[in-house]
Amino acid sequence: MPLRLTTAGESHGPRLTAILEGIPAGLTVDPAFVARELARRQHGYGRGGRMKIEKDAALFEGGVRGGRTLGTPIAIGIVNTDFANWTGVMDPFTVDPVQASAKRLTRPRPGHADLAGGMKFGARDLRDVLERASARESAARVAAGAVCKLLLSAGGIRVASGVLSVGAVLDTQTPRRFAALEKVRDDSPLRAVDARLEPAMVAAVDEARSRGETLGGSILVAATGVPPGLGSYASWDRKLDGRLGQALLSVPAVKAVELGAAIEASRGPGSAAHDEIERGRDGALRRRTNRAGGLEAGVTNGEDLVAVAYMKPISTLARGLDSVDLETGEASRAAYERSDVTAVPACGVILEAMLAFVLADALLELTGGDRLEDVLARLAAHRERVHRYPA
Ligand code: EPS
Repeated sequence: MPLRLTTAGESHGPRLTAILEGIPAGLTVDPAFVARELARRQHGYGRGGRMKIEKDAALFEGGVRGGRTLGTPIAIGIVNTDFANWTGVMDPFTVDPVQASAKRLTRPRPGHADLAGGMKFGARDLRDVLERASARESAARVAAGAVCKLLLSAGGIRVASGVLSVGAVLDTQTPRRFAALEKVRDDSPLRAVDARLEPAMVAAVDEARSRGETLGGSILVAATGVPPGLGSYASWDRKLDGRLGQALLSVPAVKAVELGAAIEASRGPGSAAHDEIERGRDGALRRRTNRAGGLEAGVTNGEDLVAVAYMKPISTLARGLDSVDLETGEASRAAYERSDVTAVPACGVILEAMLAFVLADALLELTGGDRLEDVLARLAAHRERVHRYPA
């Protein structure tokens, strides 16, 4: 698979880094677009104090020259402004024992990586685990995802998301279609697909905060302009549904992903589950419905790609949950540090980045090509051929 993404960096360390390898040469990178994507991820009602400290900015440090990609690995840095307050704790070489001890974490939070990660690496201070497990890492993915979005956009593919539920406030009306996402406002408190639910969602967040609680939710994420034939039905590890599931489930706190109307389909007969085929007025083959969410047997079918991701409530609760202090062995409440009450709107932006990465990867697999012009020419030829298929 031609595209590779690696990220590095701790939440309160000096900076995050993303390295994106496999983007063809000749793609125009608009830094304002990347900045907007990073700002979208920082937005959202229910975030904690950290977002007032950070103003994420992408520093392009490799792979781009004069605003165009070189075809070489693209390196992007994002400075953690908060590091200035954490040098004594997080400096790579000179940690101050007094400061580090004050920030030591020994009471693992249920739901966070704390305990499982501590057991894995033998950490005595769970900060060694949580600093990397923090959702701060997702800023690097969004920066890289922005570059993937620019590539997709050159090929006529767009990605979007919107919030369907926060806590128990659930949108049951909106059809799960890309078109429903066109009107989502990034400056609204919760990026809800149905703006009428925003006040109830805001109230649910306020109520959760007042009880020392946190909230999860669900997000519709979709792509349009997707050509048929991305992915594979032939080999399990190339199936695009599996690759998409992996990528979306890797987003912090996401515990379930539904493609198309999978849950409803599982409860009804086959005639209510599949998308019947017809010939459109333009002569091309198309579907009457899109219950499959644009994917059949691991291959895109030309319909919009549609998924819903479910995010669990954030695992750092002000009220605390039962845990055990690893230092004393005694029962104790889990540690509490400054935290968000909910991050469902931000989660949507990260899901978009992951969807963009998976689609860009599958697109480059289909087209090959070291240069953007070759990628686009082959994509256009492919679109033309499938439009006429089977002629
Ligand atoms: C996070 C805890 C909070 C969040 C953070 C994720 O950070 P802090 O511990 O500094 O208060 O704000 O998210 C981000 C920093 C971000 O950029 O999204 C956690 O424990 O996962």
